[in-house]
Amino acid sequence: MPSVRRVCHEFLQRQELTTVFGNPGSNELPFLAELPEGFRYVLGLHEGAVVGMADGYAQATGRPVLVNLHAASGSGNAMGALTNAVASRTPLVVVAGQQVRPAIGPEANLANVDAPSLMKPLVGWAAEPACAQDVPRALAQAVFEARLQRRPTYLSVPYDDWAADAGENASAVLDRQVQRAGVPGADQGRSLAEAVAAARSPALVLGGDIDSAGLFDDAVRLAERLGGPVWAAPSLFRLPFPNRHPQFHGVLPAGIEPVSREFEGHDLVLVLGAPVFRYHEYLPGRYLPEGTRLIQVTEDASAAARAPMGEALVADPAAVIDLLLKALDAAKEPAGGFRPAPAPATGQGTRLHPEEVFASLRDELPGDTAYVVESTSTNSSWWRQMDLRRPGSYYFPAAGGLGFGLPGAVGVAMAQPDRPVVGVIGDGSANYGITALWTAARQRLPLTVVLLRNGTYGALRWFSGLLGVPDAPGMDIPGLDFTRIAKGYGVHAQHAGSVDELRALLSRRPEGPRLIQVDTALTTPS
Ligand code: TZD
Ligand code: CA
Repeated sequence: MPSVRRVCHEFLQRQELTTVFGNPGSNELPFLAELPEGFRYVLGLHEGAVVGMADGYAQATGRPVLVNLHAASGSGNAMGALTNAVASRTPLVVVAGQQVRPAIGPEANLANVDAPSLMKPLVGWAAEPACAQDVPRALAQAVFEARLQRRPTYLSVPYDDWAADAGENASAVLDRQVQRAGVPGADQGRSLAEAVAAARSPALVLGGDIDSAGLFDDAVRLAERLGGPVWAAPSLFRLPFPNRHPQFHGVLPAGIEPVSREFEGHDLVLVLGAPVFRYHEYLPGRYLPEGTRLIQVTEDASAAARAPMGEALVADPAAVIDLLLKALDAAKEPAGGFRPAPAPATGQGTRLHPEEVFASLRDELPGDTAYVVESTSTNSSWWRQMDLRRPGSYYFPAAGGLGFGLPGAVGVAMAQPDRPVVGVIGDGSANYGITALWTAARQRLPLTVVLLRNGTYGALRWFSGLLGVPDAPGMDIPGLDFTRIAKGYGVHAQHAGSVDELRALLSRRPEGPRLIQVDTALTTPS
């Protein structure tokens, strides 16, 4: 009989989960032993960075990814990063090492007491198998649950299980395939198509799931068929639509009242691939204007169930776009060409305006560059200057948990070696995932990190005004030199003191990872 380890390794190979992001401890070593040819272990130096890298990698490949963490302490370190993976619906399969079975009850050191409860309710499914022989089946469930729910899952495995005999039924799991289809029924499809066709002034709201599902170009076709405005859903984590397209009206503001105001005059709002809605600032009001009907189409049953208003159809947005394209008349008159960006605002002295930085990225880097952004006070500058027309061009921490940006950029760069990848990272944000620089250096990734140094938590300054608490402490972060920090991790680093210097550096293609630091003027997110 094969060992539990042997069956599990083979299952992971068959499911193509052979890239493992991890940070190991003693409990995990028996799982990592005898890894077959073809497995790649990507070492991260902190679990937040491990999960951020895996998240970027899984999002950019569109596939579930295995994460290996150390017991309770490593899992705890990963939790902030998991909040982002939950919101972006990234199928991460987290396997953590547990003490040997007889040592869990007495709480020996490194026992992960009640491991599944530790991670609930964050993950979609968590378990510790009741016996060693159930480990292969439970691992398969972790993979399938992550794929079906599109949510991270968590499996805690006592380390004495890996060498145990798998038992005669264990290999049955090797041949399993679990799939899902989400095509609406004929009546559901017909009534949706009728509602959309009959709308006098339809508006489209697209969520990050549209880009995750590879529907960026399909969304453009649908929008051009409908002819109305297109917004991205609030708290955007991936761009679902070209941001300078004539029909694009930007990212919806993340408050009840301002969203409702935007919908004024539209009899139908069709929301595809987004929760309704991930508001942020509490700006109360009516959810919808009088006379506006909202229909949400999402694969995420929980997002449909918890929405406070509107109708919902739990279905695959791809199938729904398809059926709407077939049901609707040919494209309306195009609304004009792509809108050019305005001249960038200028900074003061040696401090560049963020718009100058972003205009430089737009002009100097190829049009298919993928950007992983974690810079919070520069949000409106970003959308004013950037021109993103390709799928997979933009990633942002989905739950707002800082520490995704740098590691996420490393994961995206690993997933797409032929595509230029740039991390746009604030001097505050960088510190939460800084150790990912080491992995970027070890993997020799041609990754560019543009580090925006304004010396402060800019977005929090803005928030302190909004909340009427201008005297809150802990806002400034002077004295950080990221060129020296990056060099310490083995990453080539330079400081750009002017727009010309920045443009000159960006115009050179990197061979390995590089960090470019610029001093920037303080701006507000909106
Ligand atoms: N900790 C974590 C893990 N996530 C957070 N979102 C915060 C703290 C709070 N926070 C924000 O929401 S924005 C922000 C913090 C600390 C400032 C980020 O600073 P930055 O960007 O330098 O990256 P800006 O452009 O200066 O705001
Ligand atoms: Ca900052």
